[in-house]
Amino acid sequence: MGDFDVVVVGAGFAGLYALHHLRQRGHSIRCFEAASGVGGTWYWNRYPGARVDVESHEYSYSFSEELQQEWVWSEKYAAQAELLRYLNHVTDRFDLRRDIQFDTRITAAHYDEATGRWRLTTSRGETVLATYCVMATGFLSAPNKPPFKGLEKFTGRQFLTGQWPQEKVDFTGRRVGVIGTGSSAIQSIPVIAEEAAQLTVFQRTPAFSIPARNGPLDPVQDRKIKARYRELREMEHELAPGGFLLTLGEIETPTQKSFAKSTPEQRRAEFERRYRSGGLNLYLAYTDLLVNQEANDDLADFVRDKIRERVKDPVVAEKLVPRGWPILTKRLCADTNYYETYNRDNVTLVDIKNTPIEEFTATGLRVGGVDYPLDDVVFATGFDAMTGALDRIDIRGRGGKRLKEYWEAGPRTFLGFMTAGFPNLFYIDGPSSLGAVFQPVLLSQFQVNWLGDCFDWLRAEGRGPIEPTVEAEDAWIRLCAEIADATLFPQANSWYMGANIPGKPRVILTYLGGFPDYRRRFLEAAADGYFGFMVG
Ligand code: NA7
Repeated sequence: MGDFDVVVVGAGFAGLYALHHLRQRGHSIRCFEAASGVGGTWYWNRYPGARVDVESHEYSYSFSEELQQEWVWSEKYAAQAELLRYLNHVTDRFDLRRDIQFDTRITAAHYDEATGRWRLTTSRGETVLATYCVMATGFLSAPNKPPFKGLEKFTGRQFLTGQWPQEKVDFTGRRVGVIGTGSSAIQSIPVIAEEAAQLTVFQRTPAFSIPARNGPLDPVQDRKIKARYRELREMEHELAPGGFLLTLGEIETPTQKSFAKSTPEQRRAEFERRYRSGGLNLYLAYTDLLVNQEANDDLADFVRDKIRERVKDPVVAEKLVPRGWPILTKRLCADTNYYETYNRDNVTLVDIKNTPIEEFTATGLRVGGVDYPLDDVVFATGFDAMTGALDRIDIRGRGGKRLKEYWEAGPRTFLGFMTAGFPNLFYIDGPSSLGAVFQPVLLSQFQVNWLGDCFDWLRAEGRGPIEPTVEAEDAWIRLCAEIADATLFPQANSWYMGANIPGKPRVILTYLGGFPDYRRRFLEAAADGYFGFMVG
């Protein structure tokens, strides 16, 4: 039986750094990974066109100056294969592989009050003991495949974007259907359309998407950014609401300007400039886009017009224009030729908002009495976000308390990091943290560094275990809800709100108070004798 100070679950961006950092601090540690390789999200999401939507200079580790200086990204937004190469490089460079057990899923984690240890069970039937359990299980890692009627009859091939096969899938000459029009669909549709004989897209809710303006990374540009890398990272932490700030290739101080205090001409110019920059840059245009309905409407109208400009057939264009929910309250998408793809002869858009998919048949699917013959179906139907991966593990704390039951009305955490009654169990990029709205690589580094300090303190003081108080947890949940209620987020049926999964409680699943505030709360808690926590 394995026996460790720390078990890390998951070998994606967060888990790899947790393994590296906590091992360096002298803990015996083992990382368990369900996949056959490292990468997490970037291991599983191999669908055509998969790439990051935050510029790679920013969406990468900052814990090692040498690493960030030596790694050269080939494109502004790295594709999945390059991200996987990067993560394998990091794994080897820091000699992490020897402490990772692959092809092993943690199926259960039970806390033993008598010994104060966690007893974990693996999919191979092993039992492992650990003092600390670090869940780096990802917030978009439990794919959602809706139970469509008759799916078992369908004889064609089925693919799930979040669990894409390892080998290249060839769509040449085939009639392909894509269900969903979120970020994964928007990235894969243009690529699949180039190969398939016929592509039919089944859309329930159109998303807002902006051209990514991806391209090869200019070496001059690369050198320019790297010369100021430390400064860039500091600004990402201190000033950038989403943890990213590059604009038109420049390190630009995030704006403090509000929409309310600008003129219509200034707004138009600012939106145009950021649209030219591409991708998620529009989030940075004004500070009040997510709290001021008028500001939000204005930006939404601007993007709607851009969508209309990109689609030739006005009827199709109107189907693609999002309505009825505020822009940015579902994650903005960054695309390469997404809307232009609907100008192709081999691509058809089917609106399933009011006429949902009736059922699958042996040879395709039926909508509103019309049969769509298909050879392949791609489910780009998203994830049971934030809580899904943890829910799929049988986690039991003090007195056999089950995490899934305790979270029935929504996740209960303090700082999105720990739960009362589950001592020494930590979530990295977890529910009610900023994982979904702040750059998760940076967030995970911050949380893991904090954890390293916390473990050192516990060791030095001969104390432990640590867990939050119920009062601190209650206050955190209230705060998350209060902040969300002051924004436009609750208006959208998004995965931020748990609204994409039928039956899931509709509560905000992320902290919207911003990273500087989040970090301050963490640091103050530690400085104040772990205020909000109970330490044995
Ligand atoms: P998303 O953004 O959750 O998109 C899922 C899509 O699938 C979305 O268009 C959904 O429509 C659609 N969907 C889900 N269930 C159904 C059913 N039952 N019928 C029809 N259509 C359905 O997931 P992604 O993987 O694209 O992106 C996730 C994140 O990864 C993204 O935000 C980025 O941060 C990266 P709906 O909107 O629910 O009507």
